[in-house]
Amino acid sequence: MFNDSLEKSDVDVFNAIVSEDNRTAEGLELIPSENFPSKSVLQALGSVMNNKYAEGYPFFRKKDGTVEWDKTGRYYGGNRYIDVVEKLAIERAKKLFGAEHVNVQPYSGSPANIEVYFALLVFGDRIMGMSLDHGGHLTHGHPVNFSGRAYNFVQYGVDEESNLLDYDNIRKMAEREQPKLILSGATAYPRTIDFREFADIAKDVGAISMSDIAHIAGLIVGDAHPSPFPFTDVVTTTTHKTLRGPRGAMIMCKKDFAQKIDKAVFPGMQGGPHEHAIAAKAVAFNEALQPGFKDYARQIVKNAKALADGLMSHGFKLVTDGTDNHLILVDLRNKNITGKEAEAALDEAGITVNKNTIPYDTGTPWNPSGIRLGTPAITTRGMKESEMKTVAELISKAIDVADDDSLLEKVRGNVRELSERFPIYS
Ligand code: DSN
Repeated sequence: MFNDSLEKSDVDVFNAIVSEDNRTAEGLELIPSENFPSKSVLQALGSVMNNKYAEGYPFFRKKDGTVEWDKTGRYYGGNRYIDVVEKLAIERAKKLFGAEHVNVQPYSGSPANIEVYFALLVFGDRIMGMSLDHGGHLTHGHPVNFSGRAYNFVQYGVDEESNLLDYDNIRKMAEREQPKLILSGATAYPRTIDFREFADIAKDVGAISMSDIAHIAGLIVGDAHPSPFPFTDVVTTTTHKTLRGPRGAMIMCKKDFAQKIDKAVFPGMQGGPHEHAIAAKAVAFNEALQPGFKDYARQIVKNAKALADGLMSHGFKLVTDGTDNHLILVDLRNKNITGKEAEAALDEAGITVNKNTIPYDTGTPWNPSGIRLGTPAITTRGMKESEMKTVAELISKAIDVADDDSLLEKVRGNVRELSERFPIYS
């Protein structure tokens, strides 16, 4: 089937893919939202499942809301094998998280979040979410995002002293603002999130509780972070971060919300589901159901703690002075370098991180005072605590010589030596 290889048919794209493969193989991928899925996941993703239209669901929903799994709910013919994979993805996701209902069709995390709001609220309704500059996400109500334009978001942040979530303040805000939905979850919060407390606050003010667990889904599956199940009403996640699947997302919810959520995903926001991605999700969920995944998840956290300790021993100041999860937020103000400059210097040295605001940053998202890094991808490669010491040392060296290209090149050599001992796709 693949006789005409990409190399022959499109050498430009082929070469770019090979270069990207080399870049990741020789470098250290420390962006906390990235990972390396298995070859099996990539195989499903690059399969004929890409070719099919399957608008609808692999079950038929009757007018009273109940579903029949042996009847088709598709608007196109030819979906018997597509139904097999979508059912597998749903069943496996339910088992993985203990969810009552799962929709595996969301194209990615942002659409998934918007689909939840669209399903359960009306435009202009009040929602509480974490502000982006304190660690939330664009879709948690940022004014430039659809979420912030279509809904009336009130945003909480972290405490100015401790940089931790202050649940008493969040409760007071909820009592004052009376939101219809309270959203928990973050993209740059290095500490444990108390989902139980969030759900209790929501319940007490009569709001729907929603958690966006995109960053920590794999940790939750691996018992390395407390779960928002079974008490949270709706939970969204991407599938490509700590969960180590294909790019994509899913929405999990209590049964009572199932019909509304499904209707908001299709036909509300999306058309044909990306069934190649859904097949790859099914593969990834099966991998995450294996006992070894728990070891992986725990190692991510052990590595993050070791990397945090290593960085602090080199004089780096970390937001909250450490981490409980997979990510580390570095406050660079004592190092006389901005997040943007540090990202560029580390990139030259083969270390990929992203510039990031720190809480109460006086810089901008384009030129912030921090960098964000994490351990999911390097843990997938098999690195452990002893390598984290070396990684911290290499980061420190690169920051120290940020202005000197030839010294950065030397660090790059050390990065390559370390990386090549831990192949990704051998
Ligand atoms: N863009 C993702 C991240 O890097 O955290 C969130 O969706």
